[in-house]
Amino acid sequence: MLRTELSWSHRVRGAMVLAACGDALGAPFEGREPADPAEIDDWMHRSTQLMRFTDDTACTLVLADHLTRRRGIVNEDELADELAREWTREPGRGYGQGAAQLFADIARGAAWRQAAADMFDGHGSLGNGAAMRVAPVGLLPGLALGAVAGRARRTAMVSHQHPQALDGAAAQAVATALAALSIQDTPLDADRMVAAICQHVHTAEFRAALRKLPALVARAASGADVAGEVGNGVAAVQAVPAALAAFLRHPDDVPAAIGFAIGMGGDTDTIASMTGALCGARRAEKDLPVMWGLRLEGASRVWTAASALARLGRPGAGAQPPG
Ligand code: F2R
Ligand code: MG
Ligand code: MG
Repeated sequence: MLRTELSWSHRVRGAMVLAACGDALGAPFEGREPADPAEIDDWMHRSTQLMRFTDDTACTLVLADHLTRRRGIVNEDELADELAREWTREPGRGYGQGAAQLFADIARGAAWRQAAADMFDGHGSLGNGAAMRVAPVGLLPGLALGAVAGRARRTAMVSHQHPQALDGAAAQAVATALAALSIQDTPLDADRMVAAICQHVHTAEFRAALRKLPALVARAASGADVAGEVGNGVAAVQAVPAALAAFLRHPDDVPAAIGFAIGMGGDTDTIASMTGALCGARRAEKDLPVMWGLRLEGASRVWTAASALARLGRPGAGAQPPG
């Protein structure tokens, strides 16, 4: 039986908007040593400045629009063109170097499959760029978790063909789907959630990183502990487990989870964005702090894309809530 006591559309909008807020809140701290907690707290809770989003949100909006127009079906050729067009429109959103080069090549007519395979001396990108944009896949209605993971991998392939990056997209999409099916204020079982996600990753490295999380959550590890154990860098195998740790540490307190993510340092916009997607999927739009909604650049664009995605429908019988 599905246990979605909150309206599904509120969860979809919560996930999309809080992903954008996490990106924009984390962006000023990206690539820095962990910032002074007071500085993070001021920026999150007392500032009235505009919160500018980055490539994370730009790419998430592209994928949300793609899935909405195609009723949840992925067309890799079109998705690659749409991502490349978005990069051409606004190349200054802080894209990764490899991603920027790839999208420039695709915009000039290169075939995405070969261009993405050739990246980084033929290894493909292991960056978190496919995971950071994948939340809309986890918010599609009526998919079993295996289908969520498979669809996430298809969206990732157009830019991130390294096995760890594909795992990152699959893991983050499945985590988003599980968060959206969870019952808020009821304890989340970190062991069960991580075990469910592990069923959909293929590499030993990714599985090993995920398996560190239940113990970290059980001992209420600090951000520094989590960053020390799983990393906080741009690699998907670091950033996705770090985001999941932030969510599992504070599954029912959105500002605390996003503050935890930013406090880890490193790839803060991306880790906080993925944390925001998970928190929003569980807590829904009602937990969005009012000031974040007012400060977020392009807020109406994000709400519009999220609302359209939500109109695809409610989850069907294939989906299973986490324990
Ligand atoms: N790029 C950034 N931040 C840099 C600073 C931005 C600055 N604030 C500004 O405004 O200019 N952030 C964004 O990039 C990350 C997502 O990256 P994505 O899309 O995965 O890109 P890419 O280039 O494929 O990978 C990122 C880096 O990872 C390393 N790398 C990837 N694959 C590798 C491989 N097979 N071997 C070795 N290294 C590999 C490279 O250093 C890539 O440049 C997000 O943080 C997003 O916010
Ligand atoms: Mg970014
Ligand atoms: Mg980043």
